[in-house]
Amino acid sequence: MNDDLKEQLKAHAGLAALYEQAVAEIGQAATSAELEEARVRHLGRKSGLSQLLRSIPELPAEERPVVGKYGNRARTALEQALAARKHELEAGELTRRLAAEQADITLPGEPFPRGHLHLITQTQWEIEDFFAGLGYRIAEGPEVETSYYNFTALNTPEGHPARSLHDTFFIQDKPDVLLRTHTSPVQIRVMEKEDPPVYVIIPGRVYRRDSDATHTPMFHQVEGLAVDEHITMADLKGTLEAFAKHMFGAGREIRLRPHYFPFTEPSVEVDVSCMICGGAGCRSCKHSGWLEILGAGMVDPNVFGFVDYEPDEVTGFAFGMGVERIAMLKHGITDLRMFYDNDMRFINQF
Ligand code: 2U9
Repeated sequence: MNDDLKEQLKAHAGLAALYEQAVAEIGQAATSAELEEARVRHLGRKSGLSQLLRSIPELPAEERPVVGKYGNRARTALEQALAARKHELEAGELTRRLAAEQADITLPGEPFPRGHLHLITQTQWEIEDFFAGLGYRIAEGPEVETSYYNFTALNTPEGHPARSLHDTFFIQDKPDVLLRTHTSPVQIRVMEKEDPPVYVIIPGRVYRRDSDATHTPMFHQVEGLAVDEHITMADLKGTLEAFAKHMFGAGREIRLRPHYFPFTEPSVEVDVSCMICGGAGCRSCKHSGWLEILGAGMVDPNVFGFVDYEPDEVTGFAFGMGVERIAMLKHGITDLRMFYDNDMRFINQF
């Protein structure tokens, strides 16, 4: 502490005593609260020091200059002592608090819930992976399309029933703009830009004005297109058979049934032998032994006309499937709406 001041204060016994007492109590204060009490006691308005300083005019003449001079120095020294002690106490309190709050890094952590891909995405990726392995590349395109790409270039002229208001979401007041009803417009865009050979897979959302247990207004498709010299129906059949075995098991067979699509000729629907009963017949396959998995066909030469491909030089096959349908068959899911309810008890099973 300020030894010079201590010496000087001997000039006034009362002042010296007040100072010594204050210094002692400031030093002994063990908490910020005790220190505040010491401040009020020794430097507050009612403290001995304040009273002594206020009483200077009434003191004997010889005491006045001594008390005036040293009293104020004592006050300043006490204020400094208080600030220093305050700093010390706060540092100590912080150290103790940090020690008390220290994390035990050896304790086991809280388990962090880990998410995963939705079954639709898993299924879409699995389909993509199979075809990527055969050398197909993935292409994507806009969900808002023109009627040219969605219908006309796919050999579906105006007036065709597939264009009906009943099936298609048109953008308000724009008869030529719509939500794509299939991903096929992307194949047209790919062929406009690139010369054959073309081997592409197109995954994506599509939209139809349907809503019940087996139809939702939005669903996912994966379509494929192979255009090259000498592509035949046998290539289509071999490719889809390998796909069916990959998705549903090595023991599966496929069968092709004649069908009609505007953009393929001939067109087929493809069934896989039932994975529940192995083809013997059960409730799932309505006792037929077969389940429909996709549609396909040889690209109609008219479609090549729209993209300036030469139908005498190249042929092609195309196929399309609903991802929800593939996932339902593979996992025995009976209600399509399960995919969109976001019930974690369903989602977390996959
Ligand atoms: C071009 C030429 C031909 C795409 C094809 C299908 C057959 C088909 C449906 C299956 C169930 C859609 O999800 S679904 O409702 N699709 O059956 N799609 S052939 O044919 C094309 C595509 C593009 C240029």
